[in-house]
Amino acid sequence: PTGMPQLQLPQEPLAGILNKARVMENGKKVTKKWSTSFVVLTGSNLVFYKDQKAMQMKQGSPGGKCEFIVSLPTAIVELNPKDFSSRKNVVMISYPENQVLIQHDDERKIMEWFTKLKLKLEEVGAP
Ligand code: I3S
Repeated sequence: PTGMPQLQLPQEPLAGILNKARVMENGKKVTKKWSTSFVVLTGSNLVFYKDQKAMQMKQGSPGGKCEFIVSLPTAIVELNPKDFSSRKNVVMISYPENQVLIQHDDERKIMEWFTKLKLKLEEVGAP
């Protein structure tokens, strides 16, 4: 309907396919290798699945079939970090002993992720 104000509901979980590359794992710098993940922002976690099917097969336990989970209360995010990638639209997520880059060619998409991650970090009292 025209002229009707759209009610803005909180969009949680936020989920979608992103490019990701881990650059540090368990305290060790690792060779950067980009691949896609189905990423879900839910509760105070950011959960990486191989694809949407893997998320649906999680069998009740949160993140049962995930690749890895970022606990957001311990995380910081940075938009377009210097010296980590030549790609545009990158967000680096750092948490103890680990760093991962997420990227999307659509700037609006990555800005949505960055904005919502920032809001979530404030909400959960990240460092
Ligand atoms: O930091 P680097 O080495 O420039 O990162 C690139 C590599 O990970 C490269 O893999 P190979 O070294 O196997 O070719 C990736 O294909 C590139 O995408 C990486 O650079 P970007 O700037 O895309 O993060």
